[in-house]
Amino acid sequence: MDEIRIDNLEIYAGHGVYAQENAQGQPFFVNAVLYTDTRKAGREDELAFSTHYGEAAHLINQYLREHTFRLIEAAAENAAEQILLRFPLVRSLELELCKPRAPIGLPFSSVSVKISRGWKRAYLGVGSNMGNRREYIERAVRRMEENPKIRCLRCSDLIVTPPYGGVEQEDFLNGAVELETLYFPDELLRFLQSLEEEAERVRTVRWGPRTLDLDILFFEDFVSDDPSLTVPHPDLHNRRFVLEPLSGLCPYLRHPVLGKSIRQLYEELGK
Ligand code: A4P
Ligand code: MG
Repeated sequence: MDEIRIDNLEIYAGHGVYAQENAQGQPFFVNAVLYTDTRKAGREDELAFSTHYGEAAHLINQYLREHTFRLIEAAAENAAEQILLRFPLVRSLELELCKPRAPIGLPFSSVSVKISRGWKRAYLGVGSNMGNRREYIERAVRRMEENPKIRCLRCSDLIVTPPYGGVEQEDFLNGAVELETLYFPDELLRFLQSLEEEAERVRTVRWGPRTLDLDILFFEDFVSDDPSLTVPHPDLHNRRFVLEPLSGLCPYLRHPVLGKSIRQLYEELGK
């Protein structure tokens, strides 16, 4: 990906653990690398197709002057998020925040943190088999669309599916969602669980009836076997109610562990 770079932007701000640092302030330096596609702006010589480095620098300056954080970690985290929210053409960025006058009491030239953040693509499975199933799912999708840390959302058609997994219960309405998010995987899970709670979901029987079930199927190429968040979803290749809506959204997406496309997995399940 192409880069727009801002080097050694000097900002006088009040970040620090000590009250004196907050009150008096001191110089900070920011290095930012904005990853973006500059091809169209380069071909057309037109700023509207790119990200204005001046505006980005002023946003970082203004944000870090108007807010006070104890840690440079927090200052960097929040400034990076502001850039990603404000400039949609920036897919990801590196942001380094240096504090050359940190109160260390030893000779040094600077201390700094450097972080990489960006929009990540995720796929979700959505399901409901209690009450107004469509309304529960559509309300959850609206909540996702309203969340500034989620964008580019696409929802598959919703299909009626017989219950899978041996528990006798009503048919499900199922679908899949593609989105981009600034959340990390565990944060996305927590947000999805808050939507399940909003749908008054009660957990009684595992794999039992539910007003709303939101599962993370894929999160970029992230792989985790942690029981609290297993990604890719460990059983998705056996589930028609997952693969059918997914194959409408992303037939060529490759499962990072099984190495097969969604279309292949769906065809193999049919045999
Ligand atoms: N968890 C781990 N990995 C994930 C992940 N990738 N996404 C943990 C979401 N959660 C994940 O989930 C239990 C725990 O799984 C959570 O605390 C989370 O930390 P839960 O939603 O409380 O319980 P659950 O949904 O009953 O269990 P599970 O194992 O997630 O069930 P599934 O896989 O969601 O299956 N038949 C049809 N036709 N359609 C359906 O939608 N759904 C199920 C439930 C069964 N049969 C179905 C359908
Ligand atoms: Mg679940």
